[in-house]
Amino acid sequence: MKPEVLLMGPMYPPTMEALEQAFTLHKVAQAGDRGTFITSLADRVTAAATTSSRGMDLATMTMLPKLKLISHFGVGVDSVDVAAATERGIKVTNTPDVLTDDVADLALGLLLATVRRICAGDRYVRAGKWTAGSLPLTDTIQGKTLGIVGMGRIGRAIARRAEAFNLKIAYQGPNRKADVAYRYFADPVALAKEADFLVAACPGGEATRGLVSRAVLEALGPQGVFVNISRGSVADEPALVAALAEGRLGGAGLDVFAHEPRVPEALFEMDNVVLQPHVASATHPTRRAMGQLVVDNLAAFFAGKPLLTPYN
Ligand code: 8YV
Repeated sequence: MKPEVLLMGPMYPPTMEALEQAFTLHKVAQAGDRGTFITSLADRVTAAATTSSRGMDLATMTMLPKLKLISHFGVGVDSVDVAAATERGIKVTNTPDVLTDDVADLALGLLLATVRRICAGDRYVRAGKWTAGSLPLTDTIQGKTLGIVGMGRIGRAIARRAEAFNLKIAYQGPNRKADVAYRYFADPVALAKEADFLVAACPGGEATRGLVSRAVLEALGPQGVFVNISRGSVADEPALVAALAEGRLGGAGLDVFAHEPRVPEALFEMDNVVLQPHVASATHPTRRAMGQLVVDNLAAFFAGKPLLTPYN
């Protein structure tokens, strides 16, 4: 008999296959009534697998009194009520490290694409407009200062890449990092004043909600560019859209939004904005590695072995 796992929502297809092979999956997505389905598994299910869009809230944990593990596909666990899980003795695992490089790559891609208007240039050529004249010149990233909000694994990987692009680096976070030589600012507004470009690379959740505030965007200024590969909740989205619309912010490269998959339509017409549908980790090798961690954490749990990537 294979161990039973509650699957909160669909995952990357190869991960689904690996999960199907190792476990008996109970798929919430295929259930008629979600509540009735989950409650019917209450005396059997000890482990669940979930994604950032499905998460795991307290109400669902309450329906599953035997739950002991939540294996989360993704490094950011802001959609899982980790405090409630910890209180109930439920372990949460995530997928760190394996996605760091792809996410950092997209951050630099968004910065370059926004500052150098790569997508606008592409649209210009495709529309046959080049024959009528050249595009206006753009700003450069050379010699500018990149402010990084969150100097964790991903922030550090962005900083390494930024150094290769001749950017100066400063950062903000809850604590100065003893092993990081870049300039530290405790205050995000102070960082934004110093920076030409700002990238959010911190975790989502209540601790960082609205951290990139109207005041931060104001400090970044009309030539400044904001890049977000963390969570939409980290920025004050209405303030961001207003700053861009009114020319108080120079541009934005955004992979994440407050209410995905909904994106403020005001952004669609802006050539100084580059938009992506939350794809920073969405490469086959990385998604495979993330899925493997989801499977391996579940397998370790059922084998009574230490979890590979415990979060709490
Ligand atoms: C995924 C992510 O899109 O890891 C994260 O925190 O945001 C992404 O890698 C998402 O988690 C998939 O559930």
